[in-house]
Formats: sequence, C-alpha cells, structure tokens
Amino acid sequence: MQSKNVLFIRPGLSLLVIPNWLSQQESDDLVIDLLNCLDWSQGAIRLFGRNIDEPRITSWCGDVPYTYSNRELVPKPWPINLVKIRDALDHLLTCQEIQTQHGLNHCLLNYYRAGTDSMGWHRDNEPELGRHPVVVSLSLGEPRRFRLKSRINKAIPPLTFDLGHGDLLVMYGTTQEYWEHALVKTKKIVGGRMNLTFRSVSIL
Ligand SMILES: O=C(O)CCC(=O)C(=O)O
Ligand SMILES: [Mn+2]
Repeated sequence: MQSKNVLFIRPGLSLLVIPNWLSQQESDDLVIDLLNCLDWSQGAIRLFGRNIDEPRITSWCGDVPYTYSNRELVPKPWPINLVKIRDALDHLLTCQEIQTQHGLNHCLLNYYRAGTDSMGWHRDNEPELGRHPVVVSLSLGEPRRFRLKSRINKAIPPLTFDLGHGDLLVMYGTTQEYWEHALVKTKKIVGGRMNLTFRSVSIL
C-alpha cells in the first residue's frame, strides 16, 4: 500500500517516513519517562585489542535475546509506555502491509548526549533479523542528521533526513542489503537526542 508518507525513491530502498508521528507533548513525556525508568549504560567496542567507548549511551528491552555490536542483549521487560508505542507501531506496520515474522519484539534505545555522539555507517543485518529486516526508528529530542547511502552504486545520490522530536522512519524490504545508514556528528551545539529502534528478532 502506498500513502503520501511512503518513499520508494532509490533502487533497493524501501522507506516510510512519518514526521510528527507523536505530538510534541507525547514526545516530551516519553523522553523524560524513558530517561528515568530505563537503565542506561555505556557500551564499548573492541578495536585493535583495546576497548573503546561507543559515542552514545544505550538501553534496551525485549522478549528475546539479541546480539548487537558484539553485545548480547538479554531479554528485559518493557515499560508500560513502551508497550503502548510498540503495539501502535505493530498496528501501523499491518496497515502499511509491512510484514514482520514475530511482531516488534525488541527495542534498542540510543541516547546521543551532544553533537559529538553519533553512530557510524552500518547495516542492521544480524542473522536474527531475517532476510528483510524491518527497523522502526522513533526519534525524540534534538533534531539530528540521519544519512543513507547505497553500498552497491556510488552514483546513486545519498539521502539525508533531519529527524526531530516525534518523527518516525521505517526501513524494510531490501534496504539493509543494499544500503547503509549513519547518525552523523555535528559541530553545532545541540542538546540530547534519543532514538528507539524497534525490531523483529528470531531465536536462532
Ligand atoms: O539514531 C539513529 O537514528 C539510528 C540508530 C541506528 O541506526 C541503530 O540503532 O541501529
Ligand atoms: Mn541501524
């Protein structure tokens, strides 16, 4: 089904973008609540034999284990306000005829404390996300620049979205096979931004 929010604007990319999916008030309430009720931790990556802090802090909840960035995220209960959001997003996917194997059963949360916090180019293509991963991304807080670029054809122009408070972006279809994405650093003085990515994870 195609609506005004659905974008099939580059080869191999399936994207749905809904600005202001949550209202200002809903977004304000959610971000405060999630900062307070979840455990936030500093993840690290192993690079050349050294542990390097990721440039962001993270949290998660989910019904199943998920290995992300070489970290095993064990199942963790969903706070009540995230259950409501998750169920609304499952419903949205059904209405858009975007299928998931197990429903949205995992949520990874990133908090970017300042413009120097970021996420480098990557794909969300862990085996437990299946052949065509569905990644539903909800942004809260300060707008930040989200980029997508083709892995296979450098002549295809990249895409840039300034994702702000309450904006929703869904990647699906072959997007994770042919495209990479990143949340880039900025030299501007910016406040905090939270990002929630809901995923459908299989137990392998
Ligand atoms: O913060 C964002 O908008 C992107 C997050 C992301 O790509 C991820 O969690 O895999
Ligand atoms: Mn990602």
